[in-house]
Amino acid sequence: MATKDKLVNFTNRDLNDLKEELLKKYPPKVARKRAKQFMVNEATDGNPPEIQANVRTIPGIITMRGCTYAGCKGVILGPTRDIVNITHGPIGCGFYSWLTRRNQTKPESNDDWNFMPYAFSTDMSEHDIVFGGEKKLKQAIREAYEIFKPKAIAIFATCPVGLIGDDIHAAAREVKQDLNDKGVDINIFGFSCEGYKGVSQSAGHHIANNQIFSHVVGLDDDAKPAKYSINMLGEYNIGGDAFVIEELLNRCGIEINSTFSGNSTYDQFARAHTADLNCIMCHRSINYVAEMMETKFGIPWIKVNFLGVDSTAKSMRKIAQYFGDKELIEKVEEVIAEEMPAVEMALADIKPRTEGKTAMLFVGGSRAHHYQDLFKEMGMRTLAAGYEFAHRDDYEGRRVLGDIKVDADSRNIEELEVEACPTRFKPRKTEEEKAQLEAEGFEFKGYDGIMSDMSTDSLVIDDLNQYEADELVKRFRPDVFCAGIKEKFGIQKMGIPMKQLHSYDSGGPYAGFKGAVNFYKEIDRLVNSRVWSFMKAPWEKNPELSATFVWENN
Ligand code: CFM
Repeated sequence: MATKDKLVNFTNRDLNDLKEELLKKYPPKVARKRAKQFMVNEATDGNPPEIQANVRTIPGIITMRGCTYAGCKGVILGPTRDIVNITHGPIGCGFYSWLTRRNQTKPESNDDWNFMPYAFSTDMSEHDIVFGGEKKLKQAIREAYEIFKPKAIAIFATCPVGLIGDDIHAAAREVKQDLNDKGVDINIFGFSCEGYKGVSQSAGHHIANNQIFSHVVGLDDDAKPAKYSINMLGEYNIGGDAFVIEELLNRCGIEINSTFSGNSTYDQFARAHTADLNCIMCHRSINYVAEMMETKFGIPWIKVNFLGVDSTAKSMRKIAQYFGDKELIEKVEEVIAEEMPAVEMALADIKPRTEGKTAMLFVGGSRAHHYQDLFKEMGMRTLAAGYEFAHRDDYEGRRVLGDIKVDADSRNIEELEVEACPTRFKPRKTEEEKAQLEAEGFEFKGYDGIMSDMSTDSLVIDDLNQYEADELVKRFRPDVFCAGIKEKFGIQKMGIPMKQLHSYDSGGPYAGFKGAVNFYKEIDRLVNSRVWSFMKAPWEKNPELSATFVWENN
């Protein structure tokens, strides 16, 4: 094992050698595939290297990814408090997608619906798999209606449902029709988000968003948006992030009309088309919704990031610049100025201890990028980063969108055909106004991806697996490793502090200025605690047996 010193001063040659060495363990076919997903971030002519992403994980590899159902039910619909989300499947699917990433919600009053403390499931058993589960599903929908009288019920298909062919959409239509005929105003719709439907969670986001777009967005035309009204897309209120962002923007006079989908409600989705700007936090999970809203209703979109102080201030200024009112622009500056002293104080305290430390980030489809800003502010260096399931545009920027090959797995996920709404399409800015803003340096629809923000002597790795994660930790000994619960204990057993960036462990919020201060303190505590160096597994103290993996060469 190389020493820490050596690997702090590594060259790109060392990184390429390491890549070769790690890939040698694989059978040649697997190595060839991984070689396209395991990149040294060497830019040629200013362009990051092409990376392969959004392709199937090779069976046998212990991936960090989750399933399509997790992306649909857990990620997109899970944080909505007033839709009853029924999982049609075995009990584990419902249970393990229930609040595990700590998405929070704040009902407006005691009478407000909040179904998030419940996990609804049809609890499929062998009997249902053999004889079909539609009857049970219809019963479950009726029961949920009888007990809770919600305004909407969503049904999620799991793997066995797809395998046995239960028609969840027919069940939803039938019960909805029946209840509507009895005078009940209820919306019921299904999601064909079987776990295996796509190569990762990403397919589930798409299925969820398509259905919300077709069944809910635009249903409420009576909403009266405020003067500065935006939608926040791709912000899921993990650890209360969305609360911090909302408070910050409200103080400036900017109203969040609808959030997809942190702290969200059915009514928010229904009135989403009335806002004047869409701001995208997590590009991966939702950029296509912004595109569809622009085409159908004329709402432009911009990329924002509220993780990191500089990015937060930049995002606030961008929103103000879009609306263009002097009063708003000044108010935003005032709020930023109010927040900065606390940030500067925290940084003055922690930075002497965090400066020069190193991090690795392997998270979903956007956080591995956004959180690097916070580490930069602490003077920390990102040695390696990557996404579990992002697409090439999240790595290389939207400029590669036209070059992405559509494979059979992507074709499996429906692309909605959207046109301008004949009655409600209203461009929020004229072409001249847009051109004027762009001339001032304002960027619509822009996202440059993770690679161009990372140093050219770092590693960018798609769909990192357990073997590679272990090796990276052994070679580089980073001061902190950021990923999820599946990685947490393996990494900690190697004596490296591990921070969950999905659920934030028990911490957060980390968004905005206040969140940044929380994050600085948490990371300072982790990277400077000596407890990790005391960690020794029993077999490290008394090695009795040793073994290596054997890969079958084909
Ligand atoms: Fe977007 Fe997310 Fe993420 Fe994501 Fe996720 Fe998540 Fe994530 Mo876990 S929507 S891509 S599917 S920012 S649940 S809130 S933390 S993997 S990086």
